[in-house]
Amino acid sequence: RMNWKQYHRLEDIYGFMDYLAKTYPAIVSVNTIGKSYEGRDLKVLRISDGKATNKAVFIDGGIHAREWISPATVTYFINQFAENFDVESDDIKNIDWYFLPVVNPDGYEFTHEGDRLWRKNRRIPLTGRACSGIDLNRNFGYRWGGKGTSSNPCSDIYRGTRAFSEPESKALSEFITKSAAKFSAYLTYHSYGQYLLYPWGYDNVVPPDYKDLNIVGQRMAEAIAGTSGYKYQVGSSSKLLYPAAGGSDDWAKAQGIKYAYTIELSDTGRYGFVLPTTFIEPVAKGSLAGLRVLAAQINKE
Ligand code: 0X9
Ligand code: ZN
Repeated sequence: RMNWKQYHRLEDIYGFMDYLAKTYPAIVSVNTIGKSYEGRDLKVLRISDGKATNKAVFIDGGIHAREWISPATVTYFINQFAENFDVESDDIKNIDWYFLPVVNPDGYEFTHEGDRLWRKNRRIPLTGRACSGIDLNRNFGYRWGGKGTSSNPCSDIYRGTRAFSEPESKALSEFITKSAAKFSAYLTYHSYGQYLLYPWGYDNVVPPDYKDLNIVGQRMAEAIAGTSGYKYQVGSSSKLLYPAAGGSDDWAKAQGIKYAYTIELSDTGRYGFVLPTTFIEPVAKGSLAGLRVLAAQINKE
């Protein structure tokens, strides 16, 4: 059923997650952490052997609807860890993994049925006339409303009427803050551009420990290039991309999660969001090599 030779509909992704929980109940569990605006489940899959000494890592994908390589990559990680847990490295086994592969299920389904290049969620305005959708990556509650955001509902970077106005961003943030786990890392997969971005995104400033994030990011980039040949640039997102406030990475960092990264997957623009399916396996394999570097680092701390 599941494979990484095509992009899958939400139903297939959720079916795959439920299948893994059923097949590997000792290590895999699936929880619905909330509902999207249109009422779809927001499903988190946890992989853990339950050791009390484990660290914790949160990984999400699909914040932006059209970035299909992101859920494909996150499900590839899930498959690798769940299917091969017993032979995985201690670096992997000593972490409680939490995956939310599709943060924006309404938008994701809309890109399959309506507009392939839709980015935002699918909230419909009360006033009927205005445009639909809030950019979930401008809706998080750290420095909400700042640079690189819009108050225009028709903009692709519309921030919404207040921080966490959207059920998707709210559910994600509440899951993290209410979790008993203390997360060492927050990774959010996007496309495209081949960038490993650390905070801050809201403005051209960096956190006190940015050197740690930079060095680990550089090592991740080396692993990705060594495995897949894809070259990633590493830096703060405001500097390398543009300032944009209300992002999930900044919010996670502000919660005290040390290794907060936005990873902009392939390519660098030839195909952009409409990345051919032949890229899925090499992109995901490279990303997994990068993730192993991060896992090793977290286990050292
Ligand atoms: O603009 C975004 O939300 C991200 N790029 S994308 O092309 N996938 O839309 C970058 C977000 C970087 N992080 C912050 N600005 N906080
Ligand atoms: Zn994105």
